[in-house]
Amino acid sequence: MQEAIASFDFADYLEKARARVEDALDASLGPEKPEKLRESMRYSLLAGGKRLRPILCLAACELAGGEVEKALPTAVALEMIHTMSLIHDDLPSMDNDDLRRGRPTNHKVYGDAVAILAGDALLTRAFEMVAIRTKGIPSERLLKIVGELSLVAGAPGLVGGQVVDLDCEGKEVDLETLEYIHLHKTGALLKACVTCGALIGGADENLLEALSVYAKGIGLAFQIIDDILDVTASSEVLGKTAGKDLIADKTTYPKLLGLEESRRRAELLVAKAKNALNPWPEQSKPLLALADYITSRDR
Ligand code: GRG
Repeated sequence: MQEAIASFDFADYLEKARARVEDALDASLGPEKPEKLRESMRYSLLAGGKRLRPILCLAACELAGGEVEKALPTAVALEMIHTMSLIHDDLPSMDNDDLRRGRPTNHKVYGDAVAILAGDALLTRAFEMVAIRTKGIPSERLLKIVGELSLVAGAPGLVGGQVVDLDCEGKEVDLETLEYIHLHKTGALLKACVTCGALIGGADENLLEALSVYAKGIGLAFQIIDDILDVTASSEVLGKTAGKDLIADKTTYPKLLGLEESRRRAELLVAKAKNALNPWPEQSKPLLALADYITSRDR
């Protein structure tokens, strides 16, 4: 199995998947009016970023035996939800940041009101992508995906995680609460990416269960690495303000466990995540490589 995985050209896979996602993102917006709203939505959605979430969705669809083309609108929807959460997270009343994806944050350019509304428009467009713009997928599957997205974007997911995170600023937080925050703020959306992609591809319960274990592992590992990079990387490389957690007096994995133990924990989680996909050694190569990318990334 190791040999087969080694022969997979991940760099080439990532480049092609990113190009496909970028094209689909570009095509997903416009020509909405008013112009200012359209610009603000495009400004953040097309600002680059790793595109990890849509690529996870496409890879899970492929693993389930589906056609990647049919998963593209859902992949775009997931990136829209992610981008909306970044725009809102950067607002003065939340993380109050002025740098994102290497450029000034949305509200710095368009003002708070338009930034909030651009986020709202991206969130609602995400549902449009699935319910109206997806072709050739049975409506029961699309309904399940709409359900997944509403859970992940709302109180049981991103919003709930964000509220607890904001509440915990400046307070002593234990590992259990930290895990709760990250499973909701970050892990839930990563899980939705693989679940929704797999649903498009027609996955059975077995595969959905395995993907849920995979997603839980990579979700937490992703956030641990995010915490580590906040301490070790520069703003220039990250494209967002480095050292922000310390400034905001946030509890992080490095703060609770130290850098070395945090990295060890992330690696363990990724190993567990990959293990869950053992029954599909060939078809899961992209997801296995994406799991490794999470711990090896530098931004
Ligand atoms: C308004 C419905 C609604 C929800 C918003 C603001 C909020 C609730 C939640 C915050 C969620 C958040 C910003 C979590 C952080 C997740 C994270 C680690 C983001 C960075 O992801 P990367 O590194 O970024 O994949 P790129 O730029 O590469 O896409």
